[in-house]
Amino acid sequence: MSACIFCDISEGAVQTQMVYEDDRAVVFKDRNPAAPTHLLVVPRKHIPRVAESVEDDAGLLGHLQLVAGAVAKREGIKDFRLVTNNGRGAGQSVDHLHYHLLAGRRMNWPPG
Ligand code: DGP
Repeated sequence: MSACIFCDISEGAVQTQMVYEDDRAVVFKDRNPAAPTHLLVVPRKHIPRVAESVEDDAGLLGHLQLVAGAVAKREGIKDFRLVTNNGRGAGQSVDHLHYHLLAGRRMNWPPG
């Protein structure tokens, strides 16, 4: 076990409802779903938040979006929201970069 729950999930030390895995990313169900479909798209690399990513992460960041699109397509999801919270004031509670993939209900804009 490490200090980071998403590192533990990525490494298989903590079990969760995994939806997709590859060498750079994992996708699993959020334990507190905010929509009928609520997945977390997470890099295996520990980056605390998007603002702490660096130039070398550019390929990984793009990969996460490709993975989100591919998983949504595989799940038959056409409309979805992909969002990341950067910092406590923006709603971030887990300090390991992740994108929320939300679908299955009407999404409001602007988000609260
Ligand atoms: P955020 O607040 O943007 O940092 O989102 C963190 C999300 O992670 C939140 O919606 C709840 C979810 N979460 C936290 N801990 C766990 C866990 O141990 N397992 C799963 N599946 N989800 C978790």
